[in-house]
Amino acid sequence: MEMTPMAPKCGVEISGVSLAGCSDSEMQAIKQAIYEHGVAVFRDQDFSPEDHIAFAKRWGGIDINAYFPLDPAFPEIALVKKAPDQQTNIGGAWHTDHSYDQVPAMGSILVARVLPPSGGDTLWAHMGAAYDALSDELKERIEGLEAFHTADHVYKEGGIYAQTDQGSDLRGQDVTTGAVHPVVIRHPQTGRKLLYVNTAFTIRFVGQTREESLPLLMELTQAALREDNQCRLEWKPGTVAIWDNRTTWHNAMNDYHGHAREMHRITLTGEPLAA
Ligand SMILES: O=C(O)CCC(=O)C(=O)O
Ligand SMILES: [Fe+2]
Repeated sequence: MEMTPMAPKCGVEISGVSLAGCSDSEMQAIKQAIYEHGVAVFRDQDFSPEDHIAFAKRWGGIDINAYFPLDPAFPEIALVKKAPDQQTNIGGAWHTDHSYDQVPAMGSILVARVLPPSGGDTLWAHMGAAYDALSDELKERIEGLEAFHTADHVYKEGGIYAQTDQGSDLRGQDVTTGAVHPVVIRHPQTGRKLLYVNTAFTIRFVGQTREESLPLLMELTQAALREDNQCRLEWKPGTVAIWDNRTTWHNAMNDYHGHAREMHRITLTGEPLAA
């Protein structure tokens, strides 16, 4: 197994391993690499839906996403898709999956099934690198702060997605979510300090209104999205990406209008987060 960084501070490409048939020690090394680098990319994988589910179960538990359509044959698999006539994609803004859950998903395993002729890249940003690069003054201001996360304004009836052409495919429009997490968490496995707010689901700091929270949220967002915290993946047939939702944010480029893109996602169960 060989590991090559995708960018100086985020992402690693892992070659020389078949995800469907990896050994326990390879699995352990893959997990550790993802905890550290935030996302790992595997090329030329022969990875059926059955392999996808078996690998996720080997890693730990599977969380079923409440909103995206599920594969009718494999309900553990969420379909992240955009049809040629749709304008809106899923995940087309910086976010981390499931931070609106009190026990947020550890990560996701995304498999390319249908790709546009070009475009549709995915970007990740490393929140450990983001935290490290904050000024001492900013680090002090967020020390001990907690934030409230919810998906209600995004996925609920009348929310952002319901108003788009993805709305008719959306499940769970009656689901209510809300969770409180520290603004700076320790990675449960590596212990590294990570900035844990995101633009999609973090709506305010605890003890503050949305209006009071916005200036600091925007300052943190700007700091988090420094170019040098990021990496970019150009998908190819057979590409699989596995990311850590605590360590990273991600953003799916929506630059392939008129073409289909379909990805299979399994969401991995996580654990409660602490400062
Ligand atoms: O389609 C992608 O590249 C990622 C979409 C996304 O945000 C997700 O699957 O969580
Ligand atoms: Fe996502």
